Amino acid sequence: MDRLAALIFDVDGTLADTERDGHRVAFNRAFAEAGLDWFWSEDRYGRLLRVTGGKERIRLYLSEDWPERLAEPDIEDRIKALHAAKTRHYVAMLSEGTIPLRPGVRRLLQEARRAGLRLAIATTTTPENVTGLLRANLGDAGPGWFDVIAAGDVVPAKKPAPDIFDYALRQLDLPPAACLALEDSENGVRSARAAGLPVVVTTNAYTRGEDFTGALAVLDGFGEPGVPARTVAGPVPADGYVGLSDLQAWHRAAVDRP
Ligand code: XBP
Ligand code: MG
Repeated sequence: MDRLAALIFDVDGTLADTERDGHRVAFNRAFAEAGLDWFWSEDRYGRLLRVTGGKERIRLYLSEDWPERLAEPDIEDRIKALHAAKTRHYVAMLSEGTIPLRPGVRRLLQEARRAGLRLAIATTTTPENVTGLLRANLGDAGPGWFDVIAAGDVVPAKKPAPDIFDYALRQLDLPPAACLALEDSENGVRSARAAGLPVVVTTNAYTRGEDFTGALAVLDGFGEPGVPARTVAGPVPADGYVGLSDLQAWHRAAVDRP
């Protein structure tokens, strides 16, 4: 039996609700700055979230609304430039402290550190977005809490492909059964499961209702003392909110299963 040795966290939607009021706003600022009359509403952005990765999302939008632009010879350079501007806006928003961690995240990270578990990140987003979020919320030492920050274009195929979790596991030098992934989306669950990882889901407004087949547990958040987490599927946390002891018990049950 593999003991739980590491937690591997997704970022967007799991560590923080970054999409609607963070990434979406930063994309719209980059579009306006470039003189484009593109605007992603909350609903439209929710539909565009079916692909992971910001450059991939711009390409999806073009394929839907401006397919002829995808044939322009400089389109890849323009997408890259737009995306770099979007990252600049997003990082500026983070440094203004506008995006907090979701309830229970800091507590779980601290519990895991105290218990000697290793922490890692496996995300589709750009590396500086991750370090910016961690610094803004945990202080300058925040990124150092994680042994591995696997992010963005370090692998060619983004979630739902398993590549980013495979990469994080290689860096951790641990087998998947010794780790637990924490995710918020169907693409994330598919990616973690394809890498052989057990996975717990914490949903949010954009991902609620997605198909989380294969997850050990699906909750509407981690919760906090006095702020219960609601179980959507799977086990209920012992004290009403998700603690490290719940994650350890759920992981044990999953890896012990024949
Ligand atoms: C996150 C994403 C990212 C962010 C934007 O998915 O899909 O694309 O929305 O990040 P996950 P970039 O939570 O599954 O990792 O613009 O930096 O790509
Ligand atoms: Mg996510």
